[in-house]
Amino acid sequence: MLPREKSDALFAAALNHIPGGVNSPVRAFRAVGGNPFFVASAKGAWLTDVDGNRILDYVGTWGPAILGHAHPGIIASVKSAADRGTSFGIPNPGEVTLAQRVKEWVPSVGKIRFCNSGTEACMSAIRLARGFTGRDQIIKFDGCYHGHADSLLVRAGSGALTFGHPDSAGVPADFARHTLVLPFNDADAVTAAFATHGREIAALIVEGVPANAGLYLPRPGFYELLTRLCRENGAVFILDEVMTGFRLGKGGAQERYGLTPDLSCFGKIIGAGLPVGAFGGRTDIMDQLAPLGPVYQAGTLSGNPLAMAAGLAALDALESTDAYATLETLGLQLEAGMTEAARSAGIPVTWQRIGSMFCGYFTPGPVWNLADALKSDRARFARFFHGMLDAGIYLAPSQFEAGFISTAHSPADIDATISAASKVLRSL
Ligand code: KE4
Repeated sequence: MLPREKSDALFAAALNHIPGGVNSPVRAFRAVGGNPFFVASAKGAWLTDVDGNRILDYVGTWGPAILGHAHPGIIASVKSAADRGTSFGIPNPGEVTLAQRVKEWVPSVGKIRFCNSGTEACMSAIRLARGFTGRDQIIKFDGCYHGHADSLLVRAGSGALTFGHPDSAGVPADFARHTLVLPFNDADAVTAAFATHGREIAALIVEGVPANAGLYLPRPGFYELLTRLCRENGAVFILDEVMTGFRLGKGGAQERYGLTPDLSCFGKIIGAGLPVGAFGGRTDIMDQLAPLGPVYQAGTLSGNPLAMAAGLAALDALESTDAYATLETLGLQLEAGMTEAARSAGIPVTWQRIGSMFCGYFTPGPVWNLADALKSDRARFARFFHGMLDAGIYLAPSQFEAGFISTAHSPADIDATISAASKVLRSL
């Protein structure tokens, strides 16, 4: 057990001032039990907590730290930008440069609007699609998370073709009934939904790969079906690349799967850990946004100069190195080792991976959708999580989250992770 006195004292204090002691629920460790640790600093693939424990990080602040923490080029850019002021509320050159760079990397983006979070990007893309089509209904998939905007905090209706119910207190039923939640990878369900509601559907939104219920992948042809159904029915196809954008390659999931979404949402890596979201796509749709068009969207800190500098530095570093080849090699090494560790321990673990994103489901599998994922043994995962943390390795604190490898992880780090996992799995 790692020494935790200072973290525990900070958490006790935080509980007096911040709901649940955290500023985002998953950080509270409620899915695995125990108290979260507090980070004092981070460098490369390593965190140092306030008790001085060095911890190998496979969460990477939920995706942004693809280059590891405190990357020298990013830090230098942010420091230099900060010396010139932290926010202007009027255009700055970095907004144009980063917009141009994203368009070079993601050809489906004709125009882009920066905002401050993935939630804001997805919320705005939905509003834009509704404004562009004049329709109200949207389709999302169970297990997929697109931030906490009201229209997206919706769980499936009783029948596959009935519109949703609120998935959070405070979301009016009237909002939820405009959202149809379908099973992911279910071609029949989505085909039937468009057959029944096609001309009412403003947009379909789906993650680049579903990575907010662990990590499961689209069956071959599923995303092509979604694209075709949207095109045939005049619905906007929104690919939520907040997590997969610039993670699965320069062009994200749409490059990997050969997709051309009408709109894409971005976040995380595009700000290198500073608060940035973005949405972009077809110019005829994007030009419906104020001040050109009737769809309002705004933000005091949108295009913030520090955040633009951080994002540009991250994309520069990704472009100037063989980052994606390195991430694929490390991902393969981790996948092979963890799969063998579970097999030799006799523990059913379904290890799923795409590039540097992974999830080990404690179930025999396969895992193609939320229903499959929910078969996982969460109690056993929680014991595994804490066993690994006690060994100085931080995995995502929930069975239903993805893990991330960075270019700062080394083959030796991966070997040490596999070795620790072998011991912990045998103790479960
Ligand atoms: P943010 O508002 O948290 O920046 O982005 C929301 C969002 C949108 N779309 C996708 C595909 C996402 O993964 C996210 C946020 N991801 C979670 C991780 N599961 C953020 C962690 C948290 O909520 O604290």
